[in-house]
Amino acid sequence: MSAPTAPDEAPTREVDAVVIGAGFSGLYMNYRLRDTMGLDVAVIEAGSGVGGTWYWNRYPGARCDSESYMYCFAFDKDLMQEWDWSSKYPEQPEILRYLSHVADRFDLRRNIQFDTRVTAAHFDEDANRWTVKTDQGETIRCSYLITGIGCLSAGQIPNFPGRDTFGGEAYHTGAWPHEGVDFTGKRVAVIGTGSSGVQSIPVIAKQADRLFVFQRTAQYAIPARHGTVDRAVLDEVKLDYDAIYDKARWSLGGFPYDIVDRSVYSVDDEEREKIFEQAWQEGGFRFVFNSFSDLRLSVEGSEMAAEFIRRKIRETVHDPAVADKLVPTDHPFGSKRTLIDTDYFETYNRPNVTLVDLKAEPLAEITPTGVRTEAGDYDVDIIVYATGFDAMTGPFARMDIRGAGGERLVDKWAAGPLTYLGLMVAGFPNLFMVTGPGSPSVLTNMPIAIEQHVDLVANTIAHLSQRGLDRIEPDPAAETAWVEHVNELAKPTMFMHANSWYLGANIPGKPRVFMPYAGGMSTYRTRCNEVVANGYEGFVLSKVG
Ligand code: NA7
Repeated sequence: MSAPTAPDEAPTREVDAVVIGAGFSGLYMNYRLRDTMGLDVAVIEAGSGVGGTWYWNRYPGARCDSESYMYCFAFDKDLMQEWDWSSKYPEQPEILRYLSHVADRFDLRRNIQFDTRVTAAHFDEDANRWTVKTDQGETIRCSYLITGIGCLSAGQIPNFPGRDTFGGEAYHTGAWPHEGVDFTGKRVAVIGTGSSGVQSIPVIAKQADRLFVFQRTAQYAIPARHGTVDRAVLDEVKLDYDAIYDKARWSLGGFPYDIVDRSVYSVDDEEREKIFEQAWQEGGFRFVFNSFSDLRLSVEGSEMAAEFIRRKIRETVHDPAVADKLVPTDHPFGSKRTLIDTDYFETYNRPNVTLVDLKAEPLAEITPTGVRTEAGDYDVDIIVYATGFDAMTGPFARMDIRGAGGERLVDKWAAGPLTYLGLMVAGFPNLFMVTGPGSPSVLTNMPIAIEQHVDLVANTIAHLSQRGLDRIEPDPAAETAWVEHVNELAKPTMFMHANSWYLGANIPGKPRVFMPYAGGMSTYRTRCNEVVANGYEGFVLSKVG
């Protein structure tokens, strides 16, 4: 429906809800609000298709670190039964095909507006509505505004001197060209060795003529033990999907693994080595969950795992001088995002791959012909920036979001994100953030966290409507207590001992605040359920209109 406008104004659409983003969050939010509640929903998506993270991150080797059978929606049993995964750790094209299938199956595209970015969202107190502006010049007004904008969607390329003078091709892993990049016969620089670097480096190395990897921080990486999905295993999983998902929902990290309750101190050195070895052979996050329970919380436990991985790196990399550079010594295991790799360390045995240690020779500038460090020039044809994201708060900062009284979200969050449950912000009524800062989000298997949040948002809106209410926002005291709680939970963890994007440390000038909720999915879910059972404790619900 369009409201009357002055002749020189673009027409204003009036809807019940605007959902920003059409990745996992936006797709399911659309389904819940539109199809199960009958609301008029406008979904605004910057990309030309659905998929979010998996639409943008098309770099070579891009794949999920969660096993495929648990990296999907669980809201529809038929959907779970009919989709067959082919890869153990699903690759980007397969995840994108899956999300595209979901969009088709539930006819979700018909109210998604693609190639459109939300530029601003202002809360109109008198009308109790959000006014949303897009880069297509539209204005959409809504009662509820829901962000499904991803935690890692604002890519960042460091402001290296001379960056714009480079005469070759340059790409960020999170905004990869859809037609792909041909590295054949090319000299390539990859800057960054986080998940994106660790996944793409082995694949690029196989194609490129020369590959120079610019590493600032050496990384702990665990082999994925990737493979194709065994049909018999998939059939077994499908028979047991309800139990598997229930276990994942009520777990620490959103994975249906049995978590061992065993301290590193409960066994002798020989037995400990055997257990680490077995978990290493299983690969992936099982190395963390299936070995010892105190790797995350004990410096000594983390150091034992670190030493094990350092030995593996030295065994794998033939040149001891290169191995020395690859062995992480400046941060504990588990303090940064645990990396899962396929042939990452092996790649440094290739004659066409050179590791450049930026700690020993800092990056000085980008030149028209390549990368200059303090030790010399590396001339290349292509630069791949695997330099990460302005995580969690970055996607919000790209929009001009203003709450009651015109307060800007970026100002409110100047010293770090303030939220209640990582879901809502005091002073920003009827704005819901799916997997916002202060929720488990990136510390979990994301679809599990997303479904929990989307259900919570949908049920909350239904609750308001059933009671004739139309406004909800957190009580500022509840928000303050939640932020303190999130900080307290992070304090004893290894996460506080490294410069990571969890802490905003990868962005110059960003406040050093641990952003996700470290208490685990199960504890968080219990807390949310209690909040609801206690009549939306910590929220203020009212009727304005
Ligand atoms: P990450 O994990 O933030 O990794 C970025 C990498 O880029 C990391 O190695 C950084 O080194 C490096 N980096 C960043 N800035 C610079 C500068 N200025 N100079 C040199 N090197 C730099 O991003 P990813 O895309 O790999 O992964 C993001 C998440 O996506 C991942 O955790 C998964 O959840 C999926 P640093 O370690 O900061 O020294």
